[in-house]
Amino acid sequence: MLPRLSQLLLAALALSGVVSADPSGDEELRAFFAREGAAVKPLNLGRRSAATTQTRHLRPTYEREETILKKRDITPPDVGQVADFGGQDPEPIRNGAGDTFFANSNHEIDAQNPDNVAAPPTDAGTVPNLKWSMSLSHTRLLKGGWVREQTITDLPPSKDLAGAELRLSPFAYRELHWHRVAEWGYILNGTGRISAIDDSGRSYISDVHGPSNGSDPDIYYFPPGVPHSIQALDQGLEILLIFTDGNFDATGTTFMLSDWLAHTPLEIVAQNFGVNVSELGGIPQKDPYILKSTVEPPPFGHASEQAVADPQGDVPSPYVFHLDQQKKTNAPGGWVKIQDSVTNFPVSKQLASALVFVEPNGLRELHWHINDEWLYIISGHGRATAFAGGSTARTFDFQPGDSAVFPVSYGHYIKNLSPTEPLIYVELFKAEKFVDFSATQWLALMPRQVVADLLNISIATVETFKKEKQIVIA
Ligand SMILES: *[C@@H]1O[C@H](CO)[C@@H](O)[C@H](O)[C@H]1NC(C)=O
Ligand SMILES: *[C@@H]1O[C@H](CO)[C@@H](O)[C@H](O)[C@H]1NC(C)=O
Ligand SMILES: *[C@@H]1O[C@H](CO)[C@@H](O)[C@H](O)[C@H]1NC(C)=O
Ligand SMILES: CC(=O)N[C@H]1CO[C@H](CO)[C@@H](O)[C@@H]1O
Repeated sequence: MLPRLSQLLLAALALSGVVSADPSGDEELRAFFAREGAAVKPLNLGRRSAATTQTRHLRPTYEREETILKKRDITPPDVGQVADFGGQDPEPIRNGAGDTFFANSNHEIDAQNPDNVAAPPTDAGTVPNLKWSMSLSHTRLLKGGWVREQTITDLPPSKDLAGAELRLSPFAYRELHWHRVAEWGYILNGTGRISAIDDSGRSYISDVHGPSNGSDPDIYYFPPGVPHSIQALDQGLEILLIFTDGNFDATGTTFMLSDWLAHTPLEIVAQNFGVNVSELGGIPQKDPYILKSTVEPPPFGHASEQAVADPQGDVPSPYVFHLDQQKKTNAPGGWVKIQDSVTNFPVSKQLASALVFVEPNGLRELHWHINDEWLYIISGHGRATAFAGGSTARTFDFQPGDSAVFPVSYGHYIKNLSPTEPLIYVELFKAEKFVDFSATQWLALMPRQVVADLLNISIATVETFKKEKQIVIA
């Protein structure tokens, strides 16, 4: 029995790549598995051979023992801070490596991204670009506003989510439409009115506001297919929009009512709505996307005056969530407000979110998630390092209007670099529940010796680690 088991184990290890399999031995292994029948399944060879990257977890590159045991210098000349160029343009020089720009560079972009130019020594390997400034997006100008977006063609690692900024002039509409995917909105400024119906014909109308009068703004969520429109009120409106598919621009994702009717025989349209064709001479031939209103709507707070009596009643669960009515979860270095369908925003089944406030010098702690995180900087400046596994990491610098993605499981932190100004941003996930894992909490709750031995730190130090998630550290 024992020899058979160990042979089996060796064979499985060989196929999984933990020990290297001699190619000429493969036949023997296959024969072995054939003999063992269905009880033994070789590991997923097809998938592994199709993989383009080496599975480093199974086939680590062997470092010399001295390298692994070499301790980290606790007084290094470079502790990984943002490179200081004394107010001059950043130059690609750090730790005695690199040299000046000898020809041209875009110094404004360099100055916003010093960690691209002269990364901390902890950065390593090839991590793709994970951020996109909305300022790099094409802006579509329309009568009554504008829109610009970030989709998978701008930021390929963001597969779950795409984002957009939408501006509406006072009283302008984002026309009646629906999407294949869910839509989540965060009111960046101004006031507006949203209206929609659900699949049972129950209606919804609500006013929404930006972060005025020192209060947090409203957010909203429309499930896939739910048709809706948005009108700006007297101040005008700007919204951050998130959609639950990185490939948001694909045909078949957004459906405008006027576009549909412009591409339907007029006699069908007339019969469908039960009206005379002569009534329809003015309907648009092309969808306006954004359009101006002809009549000023009732002011902010008077949405009900525009509500149509609905024999089906109202939607059972509101599409709007008032962040100013949610209690902050206080943290040592700031606060957070989390919204998801399991906890407090039932309708938002495909989108979980968090509004994060990081005090000056504060740190959103080292953590990771079980979904891609898409984030957007509302105000302030931050710095984050994405750890992609396999000894690779890359540091990014964030400005207002930047979106970014931390692909599923990537370890990361976000540091507010400013000694005076808060950093405010939103984290978004295509998920019904907000989930994160805290590195500190993990280590605080493991057997002390396990942590002490791995990190070569004292038990006394491990005992100081916080057992509760800190979220944002002062
Ligand atoms: C909203 O717009 C007004 C007018 O431009 C501006 O004064 C205010 O700072 C903006 N608020 C935010 C939160 O950006
Ligand atoms: C903010 O305060 C002003 C003045 O009190 C008020 O007119 C306005 O409606 C308030 N805005 C919101 C969104 O509550
Ligand atoms: C449709 O309207 C036209 C013009 O007003 C009228 O001549 C025609 O009789 C109407 N047709 C129907 C079926 O009501
Ligand atoms: C704090 C601690 O446990 N330090 C240990 C780190 O490892 C060296 C040997 O490699 C020990 O001598 C230290 O005591």
